[in-house]
Amino acid sequence: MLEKTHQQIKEPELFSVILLNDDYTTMEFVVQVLESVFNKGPAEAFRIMMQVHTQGQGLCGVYPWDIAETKVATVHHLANDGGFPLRASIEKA
Ligand code: TYC
Repeated sequence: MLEKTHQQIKEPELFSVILLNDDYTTMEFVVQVLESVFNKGPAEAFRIMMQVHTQGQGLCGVYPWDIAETKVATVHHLANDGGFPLRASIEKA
């Protein structure tokens, strides 16, 4: 049996989850979402929320496809339940 000289290591493709601004979702709700879905501390959650608010969008995190998709779906479910139009999207990282 021939020995493999190089291990085949395949890095997973990564995807950015982007939060989008709107005029109706409260700042407090966005901070809560960033803390609960994206595991941010209060200061980082506030910073990202303000970046989205002032620049239109902001990076929440970088994940393999399945995790990115689940996080976006969770944001949309929480937003629907709260009666807010908050949206998130996925971009190739
Ligand atoms: N622009 C919203 C407001 O003024 C706050 C907000 C921030 C909404 C970030 C969405 O992803 C967002 N209430």
